[in-house]
Amino acid sequence: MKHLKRIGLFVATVVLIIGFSVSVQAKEWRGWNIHVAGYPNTVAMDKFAELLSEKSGGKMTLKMYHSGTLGSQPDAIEQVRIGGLEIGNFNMGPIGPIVPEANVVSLPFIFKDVDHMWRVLDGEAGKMMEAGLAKKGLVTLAWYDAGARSFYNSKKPIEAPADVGGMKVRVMNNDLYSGMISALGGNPSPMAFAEVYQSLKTGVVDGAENNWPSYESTGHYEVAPIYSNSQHLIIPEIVCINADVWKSLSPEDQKILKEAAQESAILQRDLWKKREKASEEKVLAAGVKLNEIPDKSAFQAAMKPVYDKYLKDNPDLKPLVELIQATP
Ligand code: BDP
Repeated sequence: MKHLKRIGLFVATVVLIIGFSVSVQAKEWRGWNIHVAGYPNTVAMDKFAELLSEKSGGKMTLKMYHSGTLGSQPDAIEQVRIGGLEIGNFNMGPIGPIVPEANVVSLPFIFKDVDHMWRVLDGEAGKMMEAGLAKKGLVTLAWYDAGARSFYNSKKPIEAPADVGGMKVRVMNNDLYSGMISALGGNPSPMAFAEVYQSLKTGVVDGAENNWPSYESTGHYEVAPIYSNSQHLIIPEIVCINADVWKSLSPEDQKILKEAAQESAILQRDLWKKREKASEEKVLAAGVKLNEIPDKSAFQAAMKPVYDKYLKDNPDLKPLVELIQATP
């Protein structure tokens, strides 16, 4: 009887182990993306999924959930960190509060332009950010372009910092952005992306800020038709995977995964450039008033309290800020 019991236990254990490894092997990963069909990130993430299963012979598969159907961005970031979801394409804005090193990209005007941002990400500063992300459970697979963000509203062109005074402006969830609006004399209103259209329409907020493609794809231009080209934030976007899932993979599989993500990034950056132009043209044709701000120095100077606060909270990150500023 004892003997039989032991065999039973052995069989049960084997079944469990086989069952477990099968479920680990054949598990389809779930990927989060906030954007709608046709948006550069959506097309590129689908390409990533396609390349992944192709290159791994179906061993690694990813099912993408677009349009934020799996929840808000801050929630999804948390889910990928704890393993409720495996993969995500995130803006660095809502990741910043969790990863101080990576929050450096959310300092207004830290980058001279998008090319400068790429040089920084490709260098030592990029490595420091990726190390910070990994410590918090997010392994970087690739970087996507999100252009530059500018202010838009339904009231008036923003020509000088004082024009933001008294305006209620929606920002992403990150204290640096709230500090940025306060430093300009406005009232920051952190809010989920999905709520912004209605809030602009009903006057809960006067304005918001984003790049051309998101301004267009969300229809924000219909309800906030004055766009002032401040380009105050240039924030990259990450494609990342849960750190435990990453560690469970063989070096070969890690290589395949990274390659697939990097190839999708090449596509995304190309689509991005085209969409930026197309979106700008579309909204201007629809009647949006574009206000250029050739001299941004007053806006830059107004950001001093934002930098001071970041460095006061993270004194050890001063060299990182200086490294970025010194990167040609
Ligand atoms: C877009 C980003 C998206 C953000 C959104 C926002 O791609 O990840 O959620 O801005 O403003 O540009 O919330």
